[in-house]
Amino acid sequence: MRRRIAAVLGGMTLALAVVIAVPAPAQALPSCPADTICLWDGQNYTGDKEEVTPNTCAALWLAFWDNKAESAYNNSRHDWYLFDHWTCGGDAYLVLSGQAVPNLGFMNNRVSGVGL
Ligand SMILES: [Ca+2]
Repeated sequence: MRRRIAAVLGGMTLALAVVIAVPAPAQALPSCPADTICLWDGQNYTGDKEEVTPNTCAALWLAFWDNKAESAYNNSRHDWYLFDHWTCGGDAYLVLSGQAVPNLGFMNNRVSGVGL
């Protein structure tokens, strides 16, 4: 019994040491200019990148970026919606100021407009 307790304590000590030795890496924000929403063709900020200067409604087909985005980073001071229609209607995905979204989920390859 004493040996088992010692073994359990030893295991716990080892687990604690591993937790202390490997802190969670800080999540680095993707590269994106100020006052801009950046969109990536792939998830986790991979593939082609489009830098959108948001206004009332930016239609992405003008930049040949219709239905491509799968990740986004809002490096502006305002919250913006990603819409599935280029006139900024239909389904919408809110990206808060300063928020990075590695996977747009239900909006993957559906974003056609960025706006309010
Ligand atoms: Ca895509």
